[in-house]
Amino acid sequence: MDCGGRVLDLSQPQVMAVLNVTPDSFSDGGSLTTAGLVNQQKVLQRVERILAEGAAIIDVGGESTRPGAKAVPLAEEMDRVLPVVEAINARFDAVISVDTSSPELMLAAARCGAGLLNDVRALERPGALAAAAQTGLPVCLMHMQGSPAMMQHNPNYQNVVSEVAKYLTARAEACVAAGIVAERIIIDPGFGFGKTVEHNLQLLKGLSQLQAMGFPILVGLSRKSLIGQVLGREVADRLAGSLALALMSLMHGAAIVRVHDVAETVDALTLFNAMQNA
Ligand code: 9MG
Repeated sequence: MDCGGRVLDLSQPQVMAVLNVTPDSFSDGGSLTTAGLVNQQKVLQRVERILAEGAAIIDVGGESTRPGAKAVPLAEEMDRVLPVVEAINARFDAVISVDTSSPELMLAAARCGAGLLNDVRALERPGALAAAAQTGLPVCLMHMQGSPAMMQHNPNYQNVVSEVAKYLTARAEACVAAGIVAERIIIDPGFGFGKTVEHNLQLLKGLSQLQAMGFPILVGLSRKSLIGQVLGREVADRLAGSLALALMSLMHGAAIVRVHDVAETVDALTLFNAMQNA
């Protein structure tokens, strides 16, 4: 997949590393901000490490999308994300993904060297479809029921797998109608976004049904509350659960796993690939 001039090899599963540049991201393995501002030195050290560990994509996010998270003003999101994208692009040969729903940031990030647009709102914000199409970059369309502030209040589905598939199909069609080529679309069922534990488990079990849509599947399960609720573990103790879920998702057709613990996940992927090639 062409990601703004850098190639993402999807002939085998790949790791997307989480790089949150938000002041409230302590649970992601150490804040990358100092006194509320992004610390570029810490960011570049982290990027150097996760690339050496084998990440194929760095997902830069300036807005927290955790349940209950408050919206961040656009100017603040842009101030956090753009210098980071620019600095990574100047120093490393990596596919840089930008985790945003803001059309203005999509356009500006593309100019700074971003190679992929990761939108948890599946380009539903006014202007987002047109902006993404204008960049020519691949897009990741994620399913979410509700909004981050309210999504865990009362998630409700008759059949979570078919409803997520129906939504993602409609969003992919909207992308193609807006001028985004189908080969540049990635889909994501949105684990934890407006879903109960049971919904998440049903989605994971039925993940392979989404393969019928013909798009690469990205999943984000790393450290999520599903692990906490099934195993009774705090965020800091969710590595084993994250690796188990990453492997289950690969076995059900995931092409990209979005994770915090890159080195450990790359080991798991390498074993998965070895089995596939045996
Ligand atoms: C930003 N973000 C947080 N969780 C995510 C997930 O599961 N998928 C994608 N695409 N982005 C996510």
